[in-house]
Amino acid sequence: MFLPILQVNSEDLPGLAIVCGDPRRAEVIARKLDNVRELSFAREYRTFVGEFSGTRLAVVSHGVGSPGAAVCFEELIRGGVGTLIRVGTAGSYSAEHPAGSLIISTAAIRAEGLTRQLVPEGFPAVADSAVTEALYEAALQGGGIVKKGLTVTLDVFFSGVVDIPHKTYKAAGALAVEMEIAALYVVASLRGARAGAILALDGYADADLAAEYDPHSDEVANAVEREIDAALRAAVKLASH
Ligand code: R1X
Repeated sequence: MFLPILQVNSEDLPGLAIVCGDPRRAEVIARKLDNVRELSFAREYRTFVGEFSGTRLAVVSHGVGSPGAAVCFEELIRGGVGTLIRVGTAGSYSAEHPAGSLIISTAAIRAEGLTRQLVPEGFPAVADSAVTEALYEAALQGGGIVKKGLTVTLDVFFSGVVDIPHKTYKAAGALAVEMEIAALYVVASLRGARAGAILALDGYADADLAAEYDPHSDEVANAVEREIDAALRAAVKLASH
């Protein structure tokens, strides 16, 4: 089957994919694979396949925001991918896990518009437990601050005149905020795939903590490196389960 938006043949896809927003980050991850091959680079969707420790996997970029990312997740699942791991970045809600820490998202608060057009109110955006545990275990091995818990998925990055209830989300236990996980978890649940996500924190989303946003610091680069390595180790474990 030809996947028209990713512009990839499903026959070329393995059963597991690591997905990330940035096409350049997809290339960074792909460089860690053996026998790597770039299948396509269409719009924001860049697809590589290769092997890590003998496990075949794809690395695919999904761009910024839930609607575009959902297109990528849908086509991958239609193409036979049964396990999806998002490797991303997020803004922190707490000084207990500052920039440079890692978060494993167990579920996402659906504060975006896309999933409302897919499923009814009350439908959970929840990770697969095996993917979550594999990511958590692999992330702990890599050191640094690692937490798992709720994350928020928003559509907005630069705020307008509407108040986003960050304090409420934080009071309700959310650890961090990003822009694609709700789409990933809802699409995966709907289509019978399993999904999880690991996030490198690149600053604060809480206005009381926020300093100048600098996602290009060494501590963030180090956390991104650790999350990529953790996702690859988790992928190997999940491929045999
Ligand atoms: O998920 C968020 C979005 O893809 C995190 O980083 C991007 C915005 O910079």
